[in-house]
Amino acid sequence: MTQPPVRYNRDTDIALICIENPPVNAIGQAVRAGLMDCLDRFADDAAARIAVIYCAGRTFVAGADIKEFGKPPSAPFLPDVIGKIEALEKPVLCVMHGTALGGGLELALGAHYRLGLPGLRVGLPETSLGILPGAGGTQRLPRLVGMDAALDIITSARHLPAQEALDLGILDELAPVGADPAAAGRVMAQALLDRGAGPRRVCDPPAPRIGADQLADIRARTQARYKGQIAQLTAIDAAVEGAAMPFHDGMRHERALFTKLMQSPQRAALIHAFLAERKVVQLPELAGVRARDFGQIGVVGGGRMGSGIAVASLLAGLDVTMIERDAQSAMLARENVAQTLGESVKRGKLTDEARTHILAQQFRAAESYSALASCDLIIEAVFEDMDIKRDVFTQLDRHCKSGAILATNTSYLDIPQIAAMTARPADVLGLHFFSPAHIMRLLEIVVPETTAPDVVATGFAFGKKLGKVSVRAGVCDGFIGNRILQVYRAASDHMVLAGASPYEVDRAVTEFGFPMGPYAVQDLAGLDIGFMTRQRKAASRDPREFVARWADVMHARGWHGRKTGQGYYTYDTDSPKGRPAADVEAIIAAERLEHGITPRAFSADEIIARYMAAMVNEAARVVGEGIAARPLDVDVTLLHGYGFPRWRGGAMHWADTQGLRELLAQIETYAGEAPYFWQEAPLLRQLAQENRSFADLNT
Ligand code: TC6
Repeated sequence: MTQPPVRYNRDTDIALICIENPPVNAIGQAVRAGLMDCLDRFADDAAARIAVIYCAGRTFVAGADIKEFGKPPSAPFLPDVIGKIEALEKPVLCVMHGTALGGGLELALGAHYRLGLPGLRVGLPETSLGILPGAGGTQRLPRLVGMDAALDIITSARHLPAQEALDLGILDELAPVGADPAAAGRVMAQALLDRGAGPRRVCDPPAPRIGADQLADIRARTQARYKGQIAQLTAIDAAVEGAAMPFHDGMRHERALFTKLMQSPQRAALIHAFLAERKVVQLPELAGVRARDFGQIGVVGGGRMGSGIAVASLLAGLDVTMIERDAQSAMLARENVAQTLGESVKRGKLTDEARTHILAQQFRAAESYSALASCDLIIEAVFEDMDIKRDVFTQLDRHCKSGAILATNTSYLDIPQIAAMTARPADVLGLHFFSPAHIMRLLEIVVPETTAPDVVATGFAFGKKLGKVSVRAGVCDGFIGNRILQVYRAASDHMVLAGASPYEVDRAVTEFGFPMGPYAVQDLAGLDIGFMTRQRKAASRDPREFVARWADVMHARGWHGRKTGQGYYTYDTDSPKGRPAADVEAIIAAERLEHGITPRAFSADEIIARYMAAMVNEAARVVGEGIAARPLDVDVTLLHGYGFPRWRGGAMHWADTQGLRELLAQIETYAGEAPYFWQEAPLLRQLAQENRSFADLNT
């Protein structure tokens, strides 16, 4: 018989209410109902003088059950459960370990006393899921910590360490290191009984108010930081407007705003992103496959990418041996790594002592492949040239131990060809990091057909250890992300040729929610990079493909983007973020003239419609060809590597909200103008005809 998710026991006069709902003790309907029963039992149990609520397993309650969102709500509701705890005439103590998040922290705020275990993190991350703390969080937290601190916690969605929670008064006490939730709860409960402590309700004192100027300032800052999102401002409304009402009216107001957000497309998109990030590593091919050991990492090449990969590995506690071509380059590589680690010190992520320790104990730079002999996983990050890669992989194959995994960080070279350069193609795969590699969370794990399953599993285990979001990608030019990027960039060029300005495109795209538009991004990456890509592809390009020649003209003038102070934008001391460059429009106009094109106007809506249609169409091709395992893999890639606005969920989720039939019809219209570019993806056509969505493929 399965155990109920909430259990009631009594130890002399202390009632112990234990929640056990693996993996993270989310409060679903069964937990809410179980809590209601246990609270009734406690109220009726004359021998019980105090109750301790705690959790079994790795964490306290990590929140309401996200998987229930979007379904019809079922009683009992969480605010009622928490209200019942708060109203009890006998004291209730909540003991938290692991994480107490969202509805979990709100549950604890309804208790009369709160104890934290060391290592606890608390927070109200609901706004990051497009909702607000709808179980009293916006009403109780301000009463406990003040309005300013509460608004910061609610809008930032951040996780507070236990000490900060104690300092703010969210916790009454912190248990000693090594304490167990039930035992620590019993000790504190006994102490409360000994001093005759009764119920102490957070809802009793009046809510703090905030001045109009301060509120306006907080709202303006929040709006700027969470551009386009509605949950943060709505949560501020719930807290501030609720504070002007009696507690129970404030609770009703919070509920009304919560319900509104729960129905919003932003909530659906953000929950999709959350679940997709977890599902992306769940691949049937890896079920039951054990990863190999990877304690010792080798990195070939100490440039920006190699150093970033080394630092990401070092920060994850792994040992790293980096090799460079000679002693001087090895010394420079060491300096690069030391400097990159120094950035982590500046950002407060690492102490200076820890940095010194890491450099002395975990890292070494060498100039010979033999230094990699004991490494388990070696990642090559050298120049993108097949001859250079051949030399590297031949050497790696010769010097690395049997069973060692050889990975390439190439962005576009043919990985099966690289694997075939070795006598161990089953041990070779692509680990495509994004720059700066110690900061960007995306890792594309590129899997040629020859790669052994345990090598793929090791790639995923390594990504997890580094805190990356790892996505499986098949072999093609650009893998998932860069392949799609090439196409929506090309769609922008088509629009610019037809009359839109690059600045109109960038503006529309940033208003849609991307941090930068495609032309500003090209300036950042360097227009020389784009030039090299065009050169590389020239030989295999279909003559029907349109390639913007204005980009070559700009490159020939030495305009390489930010690094030269001139690209699509001019960067100088007056405008460090760039202003439209004087001649760009004229260079583009000359090309239109050559094509006999009379420029026409594009609205921001049309720009986005075409930009997104191109993105979705290519993404559908990528899924249809099996390059991405599922549509959600594309979404996660675009969210973490390409600045896709999280609150829109990713290109495939967005496409579903628009309707695939509508998108297909749009593409058919565009194909009238540029049939080669706007060929519809077979998968998009199929799903549209069958009236299905991309989400149907996210199994
Ligand atoms: C809320 O509380 C609203 C309240 C108002 C109501 C009126 N529900 O992340 P992991 C699953 S909103 C259901 O890999 P970790 C997750 O999908 C909520 N399931 O573990 C995964 O399942 P899978 C506010 C959840 O150790 C498994 O648990 N709370 C929930 O790396 C393991 O997850 C939050 O926003 C959930 N709430 O990190 C916190 N949470 O194996 C959300 C997780 O089937 N959770 N799962 O794929 C987290 O931030 C992290 O999960 C963590 C643990 C830090 C708790």
